[in-house]
Amino acid sequence: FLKTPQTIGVTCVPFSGGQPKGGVDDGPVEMIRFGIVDQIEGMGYDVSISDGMDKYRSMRPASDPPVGKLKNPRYVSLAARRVADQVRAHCASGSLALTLGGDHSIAMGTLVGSTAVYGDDLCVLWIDAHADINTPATTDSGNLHGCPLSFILGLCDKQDHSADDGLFGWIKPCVRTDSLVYIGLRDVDSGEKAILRKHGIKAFSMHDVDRYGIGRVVEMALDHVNPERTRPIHMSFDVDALDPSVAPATGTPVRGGLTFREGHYICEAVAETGCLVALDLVEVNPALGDPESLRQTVAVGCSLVRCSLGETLL
Ligand code: Z70
Ligand code: MN
Ligand code: MN
Ligand code: MN
Repeated sequence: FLKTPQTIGVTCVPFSGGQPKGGVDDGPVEMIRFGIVDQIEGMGYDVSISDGMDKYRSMRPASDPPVGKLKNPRYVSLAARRVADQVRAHCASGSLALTLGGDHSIAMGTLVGSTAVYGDDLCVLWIDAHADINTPATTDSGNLHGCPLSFILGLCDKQDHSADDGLFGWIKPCVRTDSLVYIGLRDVDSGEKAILRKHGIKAFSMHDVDRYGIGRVVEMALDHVNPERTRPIHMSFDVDALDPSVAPATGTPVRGGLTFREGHYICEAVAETGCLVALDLVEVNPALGDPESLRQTVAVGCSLVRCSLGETLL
C-alpha cells in the first residue's frame, strides 16, 4: 500500500443513533466550522469531501423499534452502510479516509470500508475509555456505539440480531482479533472483559499507561499488530479516551483518562509510522457543557487529527 497518502478523503457523519444523547450529530459541523479542512490543506494535503452529509439525518426510519436489546438498529445499519461506501471510495482512490463523527457506532461502517480495500492486512488501533465490543447478547444499554467491534470481528451470534432478516448481515467479519489493539481503556463491562479474555485481545488500559508510560505503551501496541510497521493502520479515536478535563464535551466522560500530551503522543507515533490509511474522530458532542467546554473539545479533536497527519513531526 501507499505510505503517507497526499490526499485526505473526509467523510462527515452527523449521526447520533448509536446512543441516547442528541448533539453528537453536530460534532462534524463544529469541527468543520473550527477550520479542520483549511488546517489540513494548510499542511499541504489535497482534501476531498464526501457529498451528502445532510443525508445521514434524513435516513432515520419513521419506525425503528428495538431488535432484541439493540436500539435504533435500522437507522444505525443504514447510516453505517453509507459510511462504509464513502470510506471505501476514499481508500480505493489512495486517499487517507478521515471520518468525523458522530457516535462510535459509525465505525462499523468505517472498518467495513477500509478493510474492503486493504483486506486483512489492515490493523486497528482503538483509542477509547470503552471497549465497544459488546455483542447484541452482552449489551446492557442496547446502545450500538458500545458494540461496533463485535460485528467487525464476527463475535455476534447470528440469532441475536437476525430477527429482522439480517439487519446487519452486510457486515462480514473483516478484522482478526489479533489485528486489534486498544489504548486508554478504563470503563469496560464485565461481559466485554470476558470477550477480551476469551479471544486474547490485546488491550492497554490506563493502568498500563501509568505503569509503562505512553511511549512504551504505544510501542508495545504497534509491535503487537504491526511489528514491521508495514501494515496499513486504521485508528479509531474516541475523544472520551482523553481525560474529561481535556475533552469535556462528550457523551460518556470517564475520569482518569489520557492527558493532552498522551493523546497527542499516540497520534504522533502513528503519523511517524507513515502507515495510517484511515482515521475516525468520534464522540465530540457540542451540546454537552458550556461554550468553553465545547470550544476546548472541538479544538482538541482537530488537533489530534492534525497530529495524526504529521503536523508536529519535525
Ligand atoms: C457501555 C455500553 C460507550 C461511549 C461507548 C458504554 C459504551 N459499555 N460509551 N462509548 N461513549 O453501553 O455498551
Ligand atoms: Mn467508543
Ligand atoms: Mn468511549
Ligand atoms: Mn452477526
